[in-house]
Amino acid sequence: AALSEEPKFCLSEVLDSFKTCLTENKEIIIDQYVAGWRGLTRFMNSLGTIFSFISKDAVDKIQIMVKHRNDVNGPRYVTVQSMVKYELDNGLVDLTKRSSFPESGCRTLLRLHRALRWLELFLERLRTSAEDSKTSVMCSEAYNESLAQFHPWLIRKAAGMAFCALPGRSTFFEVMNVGTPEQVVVMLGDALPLISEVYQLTEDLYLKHKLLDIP
Ligand code: 1PW
Repeated sequence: AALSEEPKFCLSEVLDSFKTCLTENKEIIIDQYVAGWRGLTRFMNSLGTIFSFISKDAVDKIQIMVKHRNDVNGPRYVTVQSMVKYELDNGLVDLTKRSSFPESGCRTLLRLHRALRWLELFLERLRTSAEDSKTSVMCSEAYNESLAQFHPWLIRKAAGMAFCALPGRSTFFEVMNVGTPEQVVVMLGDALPLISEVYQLTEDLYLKHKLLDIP
């Protein structure tokens, strides 16, 4: 029964979370960022069981971030900026090898951040794709250009197999539930600059604090 009560999935709402996660002074609100990811994993799950494997790790990462937010120190985790400051000031991040803090917010968000680059590249390909383009090819090209470099062989293999199971471009656009293909393209054109900005702000912040290689 609960299943039918789930609101119908709509990708533009998901991308709105990423749009609204930016504050006026360019801070990134973790609740919104995580909400964006939650929606994306729901979308991936709706693509079939093979994709549940891919979304599983993102779901785990989301849960870790939610746990931080619900913790007594939750207020320190309102924005990515405040989280980085809090965790670094208090020595809560394993910077060179995994030991005491395998679930630090900085480490966990870095994994989602790397995956966000994949999403950005993939959506940009979708946006500019021709009617006869293959989603599986666009998806694996985006993956190889971004997230793949952080994954061992076995995961790259499994991801590649999942991509092959992606539906064709027109079905994929339908599952997004945004409207006509033309409307999807407009929606993507709207959302992508903001996703890209969120990505770049995080990247710059992590670079500044030398956090891009957290093991
Ligand atoms: C069709 C929509 C496309 C958006 C996809 C973004 C999903 C990214 C999830 C990829 C996960 C692959 C399997 C998990 C790998 C983990 O080892 C890895 N996690 C991520 C998010 O890259 C690294 O996390 P870990 O093992 O260092 O805790």
